[in-house]
Amino acid sequence: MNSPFPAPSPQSDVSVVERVETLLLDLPTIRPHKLSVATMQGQTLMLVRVHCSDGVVGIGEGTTIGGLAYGGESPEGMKLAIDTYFAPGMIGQRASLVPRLMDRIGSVVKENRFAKCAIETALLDALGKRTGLPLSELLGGRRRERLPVAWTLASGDTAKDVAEAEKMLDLRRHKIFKLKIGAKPIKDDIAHVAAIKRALGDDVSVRVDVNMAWSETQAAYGMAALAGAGCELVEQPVATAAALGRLVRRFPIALMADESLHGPESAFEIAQVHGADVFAVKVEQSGGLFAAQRVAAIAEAAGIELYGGTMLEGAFGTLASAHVFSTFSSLRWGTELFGPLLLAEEILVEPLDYSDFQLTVPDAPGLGIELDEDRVRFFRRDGLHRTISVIK
Ligand code: MUC
Ligand code: MG
Repeated sequence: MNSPFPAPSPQSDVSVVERVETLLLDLPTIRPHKLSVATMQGQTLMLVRVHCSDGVVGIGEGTTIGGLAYGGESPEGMKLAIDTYFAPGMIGQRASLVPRLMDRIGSVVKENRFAKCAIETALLDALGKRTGLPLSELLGGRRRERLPVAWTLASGDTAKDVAEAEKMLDLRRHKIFKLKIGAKPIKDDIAHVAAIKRALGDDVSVRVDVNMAWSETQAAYGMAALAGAGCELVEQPVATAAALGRLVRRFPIALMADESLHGPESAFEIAQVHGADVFAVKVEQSGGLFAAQRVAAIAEAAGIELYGGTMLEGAFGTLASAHVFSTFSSLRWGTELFGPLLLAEEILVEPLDYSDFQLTVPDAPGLGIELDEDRVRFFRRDGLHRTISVIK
């Protein structure tokens, strides 16, 4: 196949991309995670390693929720897109010129925001390792060392959710709880939220994510009832940005955009009509780390508050997000960077530091973490874990 990329410019420079390697890791979750769009029994991480000519290897992650149930990309699709379309144009290019390399990819890959985010993460991780700087410094510098982290209650059962929240409070891991609703009749959902809020009390923040499951009339009823139950925020109750815009500021509860945000352009469109009170900024949905910073800048300029969202990524995607969120000038609603805690298996040499209701942003070079290669060999799709489950 003829390469669609422009011919590479002559290089005398130090480090170039030598090889791009992708792999899929299948990890179990600690319990089924029930959203209106899918019930997750496990999570698949697409990891990409960018091998550079100076010996540095940067790692990035692309992860989705429930395969293709949440959006247009899947881990398997990202792997295929990177292997087939991204990698050929990256080989031989200067590894440290990250925006330039991303522009080069963008000239031949139109969409694929999640896969682009994984590649940009890997390039920035490599650049950080090469220069000795943590990723947050490559993004302009962190404003905070630790980030508040919400936990999502999504077992599908009220009593189990209350017990889980109480355990998190006792462990001092989380005191902000997001409840996944929208799969059940609306009155059952409201009763579920009200019961949890009553059980947990005033010191705890309770929020909900409907993942677009309600019609506009259901949302109007639901938002009034949720506000009455003491719920502070409702995330993406309806599918369209237009409907979000018609619901905002009508009820005494904050309205957050999530699925309607697809990067800076959509952020600008929503901000122009003040179509949300809060943006759930996600690095993958934004199309990368720099793009997520632009989404935040647009929100700030429009007086829209910020929340650090997740696609339930593992450690690499979570820390890419954490480094970005650490640079925001304000983070009024905290973050939900709990993805690695939903996984039953560790893939790092040293686990992330979750303590005192917060996640620490590492200050070692790059993302600041190290992959455990034995765990990778075991959990990769073609690895030992699969062999064992086939034998069983
Ligand atoms: C979403 O829609 O926000 C975040 C937490 C969780 O449980 O699911 C994600 C996705
Ligand atoms: Mg959401």
